[in-house]
Amino acid sequence: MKDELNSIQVETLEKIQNAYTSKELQDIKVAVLGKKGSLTSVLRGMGKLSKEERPVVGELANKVRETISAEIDQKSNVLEEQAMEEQLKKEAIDVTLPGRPVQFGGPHLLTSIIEEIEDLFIGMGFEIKEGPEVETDYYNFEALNLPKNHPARDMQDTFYITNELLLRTHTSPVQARTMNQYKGTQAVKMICPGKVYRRDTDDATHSHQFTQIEGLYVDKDVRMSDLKGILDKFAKKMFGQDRKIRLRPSFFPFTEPSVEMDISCKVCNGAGCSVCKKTGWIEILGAGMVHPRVLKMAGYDPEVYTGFAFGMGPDRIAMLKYGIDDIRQFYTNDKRFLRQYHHAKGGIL
Ligand code: FA5
Repeated sequence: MKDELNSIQVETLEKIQNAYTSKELQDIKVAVLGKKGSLTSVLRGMGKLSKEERPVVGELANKVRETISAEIDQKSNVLEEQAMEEQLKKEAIDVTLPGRPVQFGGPHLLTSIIEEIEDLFIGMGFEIKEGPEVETDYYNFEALNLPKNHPARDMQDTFYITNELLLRTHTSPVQARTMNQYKGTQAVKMICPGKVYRRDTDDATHSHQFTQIEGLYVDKDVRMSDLKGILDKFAKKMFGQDRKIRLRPSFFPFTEPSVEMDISCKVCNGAGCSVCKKTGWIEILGAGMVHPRVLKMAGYDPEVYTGFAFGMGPDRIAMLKYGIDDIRQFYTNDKRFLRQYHHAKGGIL
């Protein structure tokens, strides 16, 4: 039995030395010291030994167990340390490597222009309103004095969704919505920026989707001269003090009288060039005094209230201000183009 114990020790120590993983080590432990292990079964046979032999073999068996246990513990420590070192090596971070460059974003030029215009009008006491891009026929046309089959509807080629639903062709429905909300109980002084849609053929100055900013001021004594004063202030703040404006008679079914506003050409300073088509002027918005019928439909008494409205295209304003010759540049998302204007309103280059 002593020989058996000795050979268990020798063989087990050799196996421990050759073990490379904690799992192998665990298997050895179970195979030798476990309930059905080789050492355990030898010990079970001790009952058959004589009284004299029993303590001697018992002592030897204990020593073998202790030696094997100690060896397993030590090897286990070594393996754990090795595993830790390997993991650290794998996860090593070289803090001296240069960082990966992060690209800064910035506001789109149209966003910057719209915010700049908003700031100007907020400074003149206007509040900002919003309206839906999917609009009803009623608010887009009828509430603006454009009944069904009115020929002036052709001025704005429309994307219809159903007979009664469409993609709004201008931001003017927000006038009607806002007045309808107050129903003649209070004055309104608001602007509304947003996207609009028309079945226009895309070219250098037309896009089927573009932006507009609507303005509306309704109160008890609003006059055409107020409209002129506010638009003049806007044009000078936006394009520079030396710029002139002119109002030309025009037609919109929702305003009477109606005008279009031109601004003196920045390129030729009014002398005439290819940008202003030799006229010295460039059109930037439509405007007028709110038609009495529009006021009435929204619950405002036209005998008591008067108002003006205007609608401008920030796309065209941005083109004018920054000398951009094609509106499609705003919508093709070429970062090389967009990045040039990240500074436009406090953005980051
Ligand atoms: C209107 O849309 C009127 N609702 C404006 C208005 C509001 C008049 C309130 C009176 C009172 P118009 O269709 O002219 O008007 O468009 C206004 C501006 O939108 C134009 O001056 C132009 O700057 C811009 N615009 C019009 N069509 C396009 C287009 N396809 N692409 C880019 N900008 C456009």
